[in-house]
Amino acid sequence: MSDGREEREEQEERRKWEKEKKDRGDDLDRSWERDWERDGERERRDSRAAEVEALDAEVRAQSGQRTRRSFLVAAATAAGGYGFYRWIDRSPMNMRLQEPLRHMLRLNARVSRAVFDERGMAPTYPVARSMELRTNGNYGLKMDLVPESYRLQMVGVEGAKRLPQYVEDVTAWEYQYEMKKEAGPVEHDTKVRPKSATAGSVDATVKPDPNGDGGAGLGPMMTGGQASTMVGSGAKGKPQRISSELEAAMKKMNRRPRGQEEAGMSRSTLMPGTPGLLLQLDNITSLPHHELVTEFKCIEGWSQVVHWGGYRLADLIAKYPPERKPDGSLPKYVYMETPDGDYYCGFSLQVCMHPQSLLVTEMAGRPLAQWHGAPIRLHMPIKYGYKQIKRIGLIAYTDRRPDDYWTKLGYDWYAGL
Ligand SMILES: Nc1nc2c(c(=O)[nH]1)N[C@H]1C(S)=C(S)[C@@H](COP(=O)(O)O)O[C@H]1N2
Ligand SMILES: [Mo]
Repeated sequence: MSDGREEREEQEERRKWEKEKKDRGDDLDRSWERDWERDGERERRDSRAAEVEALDAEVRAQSGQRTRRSFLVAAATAAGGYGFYRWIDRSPMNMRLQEPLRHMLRLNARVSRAVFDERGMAPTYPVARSMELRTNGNYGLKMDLVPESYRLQMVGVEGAKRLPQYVEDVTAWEYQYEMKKEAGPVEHDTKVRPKSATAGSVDATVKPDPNGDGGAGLGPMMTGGQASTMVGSGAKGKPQRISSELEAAMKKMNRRPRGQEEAGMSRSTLMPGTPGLLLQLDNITSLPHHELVTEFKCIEGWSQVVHWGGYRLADLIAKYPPERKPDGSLPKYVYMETPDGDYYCGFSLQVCMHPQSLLVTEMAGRPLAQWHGAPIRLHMPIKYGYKQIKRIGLIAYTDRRPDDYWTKLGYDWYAGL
């Protein structure tokens, strides 16, 4: 029953969005579509390859467990199977047998695109169902940011030079920090080592707090889960490729090096001397205000319905659009990082144009707290929480797939829900 209403609201929202787009006369979400689809397909192919690899490993592990006897039975069966395979292999039909296979693959890609299409809308909920979001992850937020010192760096904007916010070097802007005024909720990050720290010490009667505890966060996966295993095991721990040129430059200028957390320095961070815009908060808050009640999902296995307030990233992009390449096409990606460069995320331009991709300034009807990413954080209901970067210091258009904090530590770049 309420389903029908939600659907109507969704349609209404979509219609409004389409109309706004027409009014603006922008073609932003069409011109890169083909490129992007090809890219997305490649990403999905990569992740399918990973699945196959995992399956292979499982098969190998299981076959290792076989007894000698069952192995002999299996070998006899396989011999028959092998003969059959040879017969197919040698038959002239061989090439044509592959065609239906290829067709299936194409069909799969179409299906997954239909299901995971980034133009689909995430469900929305009545405000009454929303709750206080817990806190998770404090990379790039360890000190309070002095609000007056906030600027949003924007790089790759069309005609930037003509705008009053233009500067020759956005990286020269100095953010100011102060010690935390409020302790805030317990600070977690996704790689907190779990049971070792809590198993013996946590009272068994402590339950995950359904109403949110402002982040005291004793929820089931808060202190463990995949993340810790992945990061802790170091299985994917490739050596970091750090730009030594950039490090040297930062040192010479006596600046704090970026990328001080485990994933290290971002490969997409800016070189000193990068021109762009330094936007003030009111360049953003003068955009149309929107509210959204959606489900926030962390990959650790918890989710909460949250009431967000802020501004559409799409509107900011329309106001400060990306510079086109010489061939007239648009850059395919958007890169964001915290003012200190310790946390960073990459997105397709398309997902940034999604009407539910929000630059958040309020949560639960109140101004955003520092630990939730004030003055501006991202909400993207069609992506996992780790893409929803808090305290955005930089938005850069780019044609190279940007680096991403958690992708470096083994998570999926795409992170779609
Ligand atoms: N700057 C910054 N943004 C971040 C993180 C972080 O550590 N630093 N963690 C991410 C992860 S893993 C999650 S689940 C959400 C948590 O947002 P919240 O603390 O507002 O609940 O922020 C995301 N954005
Ligand atoms: Mo997360």
